[in-house]
Parts: sequence; structure tokens; C-alpha cells
Amino acid sequence: MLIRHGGDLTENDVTPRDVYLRRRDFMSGLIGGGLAMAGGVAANAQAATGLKGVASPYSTTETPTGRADITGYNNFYEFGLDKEDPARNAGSLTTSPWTVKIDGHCNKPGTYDIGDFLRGNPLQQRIYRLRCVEGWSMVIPWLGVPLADLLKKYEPTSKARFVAFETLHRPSEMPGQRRPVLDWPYREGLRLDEAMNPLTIMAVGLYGESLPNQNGAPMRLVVPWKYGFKSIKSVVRISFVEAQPRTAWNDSAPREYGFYSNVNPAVDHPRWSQATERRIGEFRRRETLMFNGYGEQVAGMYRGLDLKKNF
Ligand SMILES: Nc1nc2c(c(=O)[nH]1)N[C@H]1C(S)=C(S)[C@@H](COP(=O)(O)O)O[C@H]1N2
Ligand SMILES: [Mo]
Repeated sequence: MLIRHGGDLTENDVTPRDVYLRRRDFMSGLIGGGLAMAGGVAANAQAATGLKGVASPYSTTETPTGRADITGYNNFYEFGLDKEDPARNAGSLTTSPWTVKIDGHCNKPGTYDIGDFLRGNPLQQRIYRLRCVEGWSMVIPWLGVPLADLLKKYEPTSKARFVAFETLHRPSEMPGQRRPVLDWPYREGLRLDEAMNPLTIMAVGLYGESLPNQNGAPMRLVVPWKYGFKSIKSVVRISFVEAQPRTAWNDSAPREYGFYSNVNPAVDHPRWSQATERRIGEFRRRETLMFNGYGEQVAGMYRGLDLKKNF
């Protein structure tokens, strides 16, 4: 299990050299040839599950969920509706080469190779709670980069008020997309300040290895104070837009899923309560916390917004 340091140390203060080197291997793999070195990274995974002491001031001190649950119990409708489907079916996804299209209100639009997209941004480990609207939760040790650091490079203009994200649309490799379960591609969006919040990351790995396909390879958004479905997987397009963008679940069931989708135990899903959750691996249900426990860092962004109407 991960041994963590408390207090207010910065990541640089406490990152042990071996972890630093492992991260560097991982990054050179990403940068060298897309994710060509992912196999080498995976070979380290066994050792990496024993990672110790990588503290981030943004990480939770809770015990991470086991790797088998994180990579075996997933929602990724492009690969099927059952929790076991993504692990079973996502192996078919080609994640290299991988490009990201940046468009909309910014000075540097274009289509960027993932290596270029991530270049110059050291990976951080962020241990975050993930709370699914279905009423289960996990604690996941992500490897990722603050989204703000990535977005700033494209110089959003003053017209950019929201950021829209799209998942890959490739029915030949994503069997779920051959059925009209959602209006593909999967879409999500954040207000610009939410996207720039230091908690928001683009994750490229977990448990010290590159992301398994079922978790959204080669990179996926992680917004820990919102329901899991906001954390869009396998991102290929990021658009700076003026108006609130469409989102997959809001399109599909607007009464059930709003744009903001902040974890809020006081707003029931129309068909079930959101007051409690089952942490995967535990028996007794826990009380769900407002903003999934991240209120101190994010509540200020929603001052003046009626969170019952803007659910
Ligand atoms: N493209 C895409 N992204 C997605 C989903 C999806 O079906 N397709 N499911 C969402 C939901 S409902 C959850 S709870 C999380 C689950 O992430 P995990 O499987 O890595 O735990 O991914 C989110 N991102
Ligand atoms: Mo979810």
C-alpha cells in the first residue's frame, strides 16, 4: 500500500529519486513515440504498485482501491454497458499514434501529437476519490498533468468561457459505438475556471503505469469533485467555446444529468438517492460528501449558483 506523508510538503520535497526516475521513463516513452514504450512501463507495474511516498498536496490520504478493481470494474460505454465489458473489450483500441485537435477561441489551434501535447509537463501522482452517480466510489492513484498547464499553451482568448471535450469516434474498434446508446462521440464540458482549477488533471496513467485502455487510454480527464461521468476518456478534441457545450449524459437524459454534475448528496438522482455510496472493497455504505470532499478547493467557484437547479 502507498505510504504517504502528511503536512504541507510540496511534491518536489518528497518525491523519492526512484519514483522520479520511473516517471521520467514513463514520460520519455510518451514523448519518444506516442505510447510506444507503454510495454516497458507495464513491465515496471509490479514494482510500481509498491510506490511509496509520492505526496501531492492535492492527494487524499485514503487507501487506494486495489488495482484489480480500478482496472476491472469500469464505465466506458464505447466498449459495452457492463462493468466487466471495458476490460474485456478495450484491448482492441489502437492508442498510438494519437492526436488531439485543439480548436475554438485560442491563438494556437491545431492538431497535436499526444507527445507534443504533453511535452514539458512533469507527471504528478494525484490520489483522488472518484464517485460514480450510480452510487459507488473508488480511490485512484492517477498519474497526470494539471489541465491548466496544458491548456495555457494554446492561449485561450477572452471569448473562451467553456472548454468542450470529445472522445475518439471509431466504431471499428469501439463496438459500443455501433449502437445508438449515446449520441456518439461521448462529449463533456467544463466552465473555463473549472478546467483551470488546480485539481483538474489530464491523466495518462495509474498505479505507476500508463493507463489501461479500459480506463481511458491514452489520456482522460479527471475532475474529482464531480460525478465520474464528467471525467471523459480517450480524449481527441479540446475546444475553447463561448457557450455552454453539449454533454453526452445531459443530451441523453437532461432531467437526470445536468451540466455541472457536482457531487451533491442533497440532490437526488430522480430515480435514486445520492446521500450515500459504496466504496468498492467495503461493505458498509459511506455518507457522500458535498463536492466529493473537495469543497475547500472548489466551493468558491459556485458561490451564487443555485446548486439544486444547476445540478
Ligand atoms: N468516453 C467515455 N468516458 C467516460 C465514460 C464513458 O462511458 N465513455 N464513463 C464515465 C463514467 S460514468 C465514469 S464513472 C468514469 C469511470 O472511470 P473508470 O472506469 O476509469 O473508473 O468514466 C467516465 N468517462
Ligand atoms: Mo459514472
